[in-house]
Formats: sequence, structure tokens, C-alpha cells
Amino acid sequence: MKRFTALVVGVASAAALLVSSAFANHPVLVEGNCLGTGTAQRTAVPPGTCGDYDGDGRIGSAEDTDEADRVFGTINAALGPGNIGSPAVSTGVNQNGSVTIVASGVFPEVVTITAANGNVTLQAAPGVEANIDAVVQGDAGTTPRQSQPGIIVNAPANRYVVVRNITSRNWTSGIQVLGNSRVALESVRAENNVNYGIEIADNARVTIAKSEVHGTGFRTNPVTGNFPTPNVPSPGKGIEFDDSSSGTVFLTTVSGSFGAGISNMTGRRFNVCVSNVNVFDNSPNFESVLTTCPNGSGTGPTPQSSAKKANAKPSAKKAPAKKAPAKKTSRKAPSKRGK
Ligand SMILES: [Ca+2]
Ligand SMILES: [Ca+2]
Repeated sequence: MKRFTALVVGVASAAALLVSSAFANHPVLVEGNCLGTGTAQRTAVPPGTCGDYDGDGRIGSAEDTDEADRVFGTINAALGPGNIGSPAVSTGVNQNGSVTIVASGVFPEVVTITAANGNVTLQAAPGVEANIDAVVQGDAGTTPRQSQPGIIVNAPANRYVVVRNITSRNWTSGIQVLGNSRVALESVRAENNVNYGIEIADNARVTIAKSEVHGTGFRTNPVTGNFPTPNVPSPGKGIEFDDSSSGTVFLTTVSGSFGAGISNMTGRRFNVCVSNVNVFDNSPNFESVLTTCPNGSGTGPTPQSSAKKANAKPSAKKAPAKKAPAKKTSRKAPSKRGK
């Protein structure tokens, strides 16, 4: 019996070690790249050139798989387990840690953040232009990528995600936040996306600051269509909060949207608060959005058209801090999300 107990303790200790490693929350780096001749993405360059931050001559997928150096060439590889060698050594953040892009580059990949194992930060270093772009001229993946969102965040409510200093271009939605995600978008730029610059749905809670959303719903493309004529974007909004989501928008510019610049479709007037923003040439600039932020939020359903009246109701000040209800009533048509 004693031996059995010792065995159980031993197994439990090993399990504890495995569990503790899942809470590492360590940082990794992603190198940049540059656009060269040909259609294939380059993986070998003269050492130290073209985004080769660690000077080994490898970029892109070759940097993802070279050794357990915690330096990657693609964003999704950095976010993943990053298993290298046999037996495998895991060096990626495994959806638990910070991914910093350290040299400028174009990243033609749908970036998926689940924060399944811990908090996740995705950022470019100051002065680095990290362009997550559906379009790379001549690349075979360009066509299917344009019918997908660029950055998808779908995380549990007990994790926090930060996206900082990242550009997302030419997708259906530049950034899509779903589920129970809790997210800070800081200094992000969403340009030339068709359906949404930034799309927030489900129960997500998102704060957006110091960001830019431009040209949503307008794009000419020989494959996915010519928007907004003859194809009409669905709906071509700069920033939208939908379903039971909530959030704030501060010190942000939204311009040139086919639809609304900043839109609150939650049906709850205090779910979305906007302050000190620059909105211009959207249609309209604001849709059911409060531009004076009361204390508290989520005080109950109200017709979107009456949102302006909310500013005059002092009772809103006593509203408790919002806890988004888990209840979900409807999902949008798939065509709005990915087609
Ligand atoms: Ca390298
Ligand atoms: Ca590497």
C-alpha cells in the first residue's frame, strides 16, 4: 500500500511539473521578412538581411524549424507549441505568452489567438511595421486568404489578450474577436478590409485605443469581387460591437467606411462607450453609440435609435459593472463572418 501511495505521489509530482510548465508565459521573437522575386515566400537570405534578426540566414518557415532558439519566422508558429527535435523541445508560447515581432515584414497568415493556456500578447516592437496581409502578389494563398478574417481572437473569459502595434489588411475582417474573449487592442491599424475593420461579437469585452481603421468596405479585387460596386460589402463597418459584447473606443481614427464608422448593435446602450475619437467620411460616423461615457454599463436593452437619449439619464450612473451574460440568442449568418 505504501509503495502504491509513493507511486501515486510520484505520478502526481510529474503531473504537477507538466502543469507548471504550461504556466510559463514566456516571450518569443518573430523575425521579419521582405518581398523578393518569385512567388514562393523566401526562407533563405544573406545572413542579417531582409528581416533576419538573429543573423543565421533563415527567415519564414525555415526559422520556425531550425532549432530550439525561441525565434520564429511566422506568427502562428510562435503562438503554437514550437516543438523542435526528437525528443521534442517546446519553445513556442503555446497560446500562453508574448510574441514580439522584432523586424518589419509582411505576414500572409490568418493569425489565431485562443489564449487556451494563459494570457497572450501579440505585438510588434516600436518602429517595426508588422503587416498581416491577405494579399501577396503572385502567392497561391492570396485568393483563399481574402475570404477569411486576418486576426481571430477567441479566448476564455479567464484569460487576457493584448494586440499592440499590428497592421491587418485586405481580409473580410481585419480583427475578429469572438466568444468570451477579453482583449485590449492598442495602436492597431485595420485597412482595406471588406466587411469589418474590427468586428466584436458574442460576449467579448474589448477596449480599443490609439488605433486606426480606414477604407473598410472598399476594395477592388479580381477574385473576390469589386467592392462596394458592383458587390456590396456586408456591411462594411469600421468597428462593430454585436451580440452581447461590450467595450470602449478611445483616441482612435475611423474613416472612409462604406457603412458605419463605429457601431453598437448589441441593443444595449451602455455596452459601448466612445470618447475622443476622430470619425470622418463614414456612413454614418456613429451608429447607436454613446460619446459621453457614464459609469457602469449594460443596464438593459434599449432601441438603438434612442441611444442618444441615454446621455440625459442619470440613473445609468448607478449601474453595476457589466458582467456579460452567457446567454446567447443568435449567431450571424456565416456569410457575414467569413465569406
Ligand atoms: Ca533567422
Ligand atoms: Ca528558430
